[in-house]
Amino acid sequence: MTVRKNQSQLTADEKRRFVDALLALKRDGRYDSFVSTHNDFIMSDTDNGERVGHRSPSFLPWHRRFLIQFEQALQSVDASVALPYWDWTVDRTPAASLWAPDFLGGTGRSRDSQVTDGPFASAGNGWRINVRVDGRDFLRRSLGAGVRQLPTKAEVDSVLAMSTYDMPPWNSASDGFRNHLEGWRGVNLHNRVHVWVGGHMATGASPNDPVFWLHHAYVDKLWTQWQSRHPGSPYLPASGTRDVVDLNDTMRPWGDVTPADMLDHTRYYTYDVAA
Ligand SMILES: [Cu+2]
Repeated sequence: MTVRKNQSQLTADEKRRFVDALLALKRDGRYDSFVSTHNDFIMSDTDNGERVGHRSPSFLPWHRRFLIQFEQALQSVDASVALPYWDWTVDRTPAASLWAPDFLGGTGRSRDSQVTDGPFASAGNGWRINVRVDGRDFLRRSLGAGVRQLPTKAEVDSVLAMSTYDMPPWNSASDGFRNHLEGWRGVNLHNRVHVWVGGHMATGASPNDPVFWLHHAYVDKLWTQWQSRHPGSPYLPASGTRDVVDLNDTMRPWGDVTPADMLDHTRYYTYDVAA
């Protein structure tokens, strides 16, 4: 049974196993294929064209499927590993243990944002950036530089209170829970965290930074909390749209999974704290 824990509660052994599994996927090339997939969808998802991974209702089920597939890859290396989540309303400074050298390493140096400590520093080239946004092959971060503050608990609660999942025009202009969580409108939760971390996290190649998985695990957990707060609120749209993934439409790139298939996460994993 896969139980996703708050990263601040991981033991030293759990951190080491998670990091070792990431490094193993990096070595065998599987890690970079996830980075490529994400980048391809960022490039092709548009407000007025076909949109699957972002700017659309399927943002949440698409990333849920993406994380499940990645978690299963980690578990093929070490069956004890689960994705941790990062509650950025609590661990909200660069001093948090998340950024220590025994876990993800810290912010980048001022000259070029290069991460220089921890397992994902360029030293030794164990974490060479292959899916690049420019010529640089080292991981970059600038914690707190692009935007000063991470979202607060009160801001999260204001978004969890929204009772409609999504609404026309089903893109980055929509009102409703999904778009406020994704961050194109209102207090801006998910997008703001990408910008706060900065460096690769602020680009389409964001999964180059392993914190991507911890951030999206928390976004996924917020979806589960919203579902339990609003049991009568369905995934929308139900049917009949163009360029948008309806409840029973299959999602690229998989072709065998629909938003309806992703509504109950407990078939795949649970969270250590339900709400
Ligand atoms: Cu994201």
